[in-house]
Amino acid sequence: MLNPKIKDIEMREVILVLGACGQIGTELTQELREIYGHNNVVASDIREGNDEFINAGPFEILDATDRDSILEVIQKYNITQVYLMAAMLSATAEKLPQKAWELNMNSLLVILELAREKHIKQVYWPSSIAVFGATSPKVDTPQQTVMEPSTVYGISKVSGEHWCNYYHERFGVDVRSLRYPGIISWKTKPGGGTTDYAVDIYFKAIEEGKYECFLKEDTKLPMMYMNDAVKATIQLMQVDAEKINVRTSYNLAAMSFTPKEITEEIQKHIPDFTISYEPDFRQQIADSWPQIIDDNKAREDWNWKHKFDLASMTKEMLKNIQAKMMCL
Ligand code: AKB
Repeated sequence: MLNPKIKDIEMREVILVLGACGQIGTELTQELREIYGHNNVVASDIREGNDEFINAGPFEILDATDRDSILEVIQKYNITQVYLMAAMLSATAEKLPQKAWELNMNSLLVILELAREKHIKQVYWPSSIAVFGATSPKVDTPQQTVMEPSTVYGISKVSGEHWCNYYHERFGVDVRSLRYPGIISWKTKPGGGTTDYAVDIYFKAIEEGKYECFLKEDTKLPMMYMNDAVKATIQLMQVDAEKINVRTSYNLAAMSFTPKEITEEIQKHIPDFTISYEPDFRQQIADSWPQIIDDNKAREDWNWKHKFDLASMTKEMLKNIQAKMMCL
């Protein structure tokens, strides 16, 4: 998928991915294994994922908040980099606010401390557009602006960003982060997010020819195809430290669309596809988020460029889901 320039030093990285069986973790781990070698990327999750994925390289069962077990794995494999992908997303977090806070914050603090103690050299931690709230500008939301999130997920992400910046400023920890928009993929489905509709809609279009959407037809949100998200993540981790001027988290963008617009794009391929709207509690979350993100800082600092727009992503999604169904 990617063709990054890999420097000799990077070839020596040994990577631990926490939350490797999740939506982004799965594809990130696969790509890291292609780049760094299968035995140099240790996948871990709180439970086992599919066999094919687990057998493709080292796998460890790990709770992302369990410092001692994580340290044991770091020492066992001589880990140099940790990608902390375990998190509870916005919609589930609203149902379990305390648990969301514990998972999202404690896991980050464990890894930042391990980096401060020099057990690892580099950390990746994902933030989200959920750091923004109703008082942030909705269109062309800048890198730095008012951030008053209304969800516990957003509160954990904005706090986490400041912890990352603090550990970098105070202890020199090399921690890097991106504010992901909604990520759209076909290999592993997301779970518990507000932007999940934009994945489900493709599966339902193929399986049933209809979809009931939990957001209103005109709810515009920033989104990105998985290939671009994985590319951005690895690119950020590979770039020289002096190019990184943001140690909270970088705005990252590719496209923005509404449920109506994605429906129209799917209908170009499946003309009989229909959608109905039954907004639920996730509407309020979506209404508090930006519509279009300004990611110029990422583009200037480390040359970020997205590849996929709504039309090209839709073609890929439908093609890959259809092929996947044929194999089942
Ligand atoms: C969610 O919907 O919770 C996530 C996100 C935007 O961070 N996909």
